[in-house]
Amino acid sequence: MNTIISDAVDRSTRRTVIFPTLLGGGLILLMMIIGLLMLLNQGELIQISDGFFYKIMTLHGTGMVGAGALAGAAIMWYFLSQYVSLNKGILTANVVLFLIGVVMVLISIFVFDFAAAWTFLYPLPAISGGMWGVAGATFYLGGMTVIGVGFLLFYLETSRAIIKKYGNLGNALGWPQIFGKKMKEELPPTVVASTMVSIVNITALIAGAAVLIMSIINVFNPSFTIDPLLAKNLIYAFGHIFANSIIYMGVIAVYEVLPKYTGRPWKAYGVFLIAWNMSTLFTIIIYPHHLLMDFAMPKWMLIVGQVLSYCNGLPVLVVTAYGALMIIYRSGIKWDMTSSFFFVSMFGWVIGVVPAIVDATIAINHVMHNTKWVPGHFHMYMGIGACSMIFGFIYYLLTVQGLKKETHVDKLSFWLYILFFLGLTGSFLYSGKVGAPRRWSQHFPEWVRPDQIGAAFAVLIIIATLVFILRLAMKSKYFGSDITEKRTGNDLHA
Ligand code: HEM
Ligand SMILES: [Cu+2]
Repeated sequence: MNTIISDAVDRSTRRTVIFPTLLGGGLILLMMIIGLLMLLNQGELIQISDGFFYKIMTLHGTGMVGAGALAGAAIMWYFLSQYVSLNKGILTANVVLFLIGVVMVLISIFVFDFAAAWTFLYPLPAISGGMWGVAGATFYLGGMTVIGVGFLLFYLETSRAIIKKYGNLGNALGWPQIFGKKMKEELPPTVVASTMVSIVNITALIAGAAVLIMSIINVFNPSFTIDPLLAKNLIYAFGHIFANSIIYMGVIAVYEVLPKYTGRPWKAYGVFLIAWNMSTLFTIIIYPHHLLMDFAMPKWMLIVGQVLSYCNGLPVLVVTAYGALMIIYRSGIKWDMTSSFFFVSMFGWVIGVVPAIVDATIAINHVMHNTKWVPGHFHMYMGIGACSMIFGFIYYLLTVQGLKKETHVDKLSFWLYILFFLGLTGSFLYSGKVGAPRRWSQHFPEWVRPDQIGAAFAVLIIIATLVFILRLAMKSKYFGSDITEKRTGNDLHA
């Protein structure tokens, strides 16, 4: 078999997604450096003030999820554009609003000392004990609102385009097929996943906008109060769904690209569709697993949160990991940076879900929830799952554009990244196991060693990530040119 990796995406779309991909990847790199600073401080290798720790913790949490979502949105836009007609102005509007929001968030943190974490838990933004004032809270909450509006436009546009082509969102989720109707045209997995993400994220962003705006009013007028438990519900509905959507957008690249490498199609068959429909519903309603310690929550909501958390990611995870294995098995696939990243992203997702499920169990949650066990599991599926999808997409873009230049440096960086990210998350899980709480700037002596080891791992992860980002940055000017026609470099012999 002798294949050339290509796709049906037009050149101007390819050019449009370069910037958000690069911006997302570049911000992830910067936020990793911030993460390293936090670990060095917890490991007593450097000393920063507690105030500064919470400022950069706020930045790291907010920045990572925002950057991952931007790059994920670029992936979704890129592949979805092959099936529906999207208005490029909306992607640009999202990027512009993102940048404005980022500047506002940076001002809130570094000029006005905002440090309430990405969770901006009501009424903390307004009652800071003198740490920051009205300006800090307003810039942060306002910046988040601006970023949210950009993403809301994005998902409204993808929904509009999907509805225009498929009639309604139910069709695009494969309902006719699930109920046994024969379809004229096959439903691409990309459309199914994009529909799911559009639905859950519109829900998330509306919940987020509601609580952000109420919090801003509360900052200016403290006599306007909201029920703190309602606020927490809205915040975690927003945060849980939005953060999870990064993987659901990234996996679109896996569905699109692995078939190109193996010459086997990835079809949206019945079980696949059912799994995505289940995840559409469950992703929205399981966020109460973040409130298992809130005894004032109705008990049934917590039980639903626990039980459905088990069912949530699992169906899509299983059909995806199984599908990937089936597509690869004995296909003679060529392992390059792209295919390796996409394959390993499945692995990161699978292993990251295991400690997450452990934590979603009420009895265990009461012991583990406020420990570093929690950052341990989400760093696993964010770092090895979601980020691998983003880096794989970077190498994929270089490949389709005929710019593939893989060297030993890339291969070495790949292995460094995966192995040391596993190590880093292992160090977090270990800290959790020995009882180190999360979000503490100072650690007791018995918790310090894993922090130091984690910091050493982080240095290598950062170097590797720098290689991936530089690859795209240095070639980005070639995108949109007709270099593709002249390409010879990416023939795959299998
Ligand atoms: C070199 C890589 C990274 C390092 C060294 C790092 C380090 C850290 C540290 C030390 C914390 C605070 C843990 C604590 O509670 O004590 C943290 C929190 C966090 N990290 Fe990372 N991280 C890295 C990569 C990532 C990635 C790739 C993501 C997501 C895409 C991410 C998202 C988060 C989030 C959401 C938090 C929670 C912040 C909070 O509790 O408010 N991190 N990270
Ligand atoms: Cu969650």
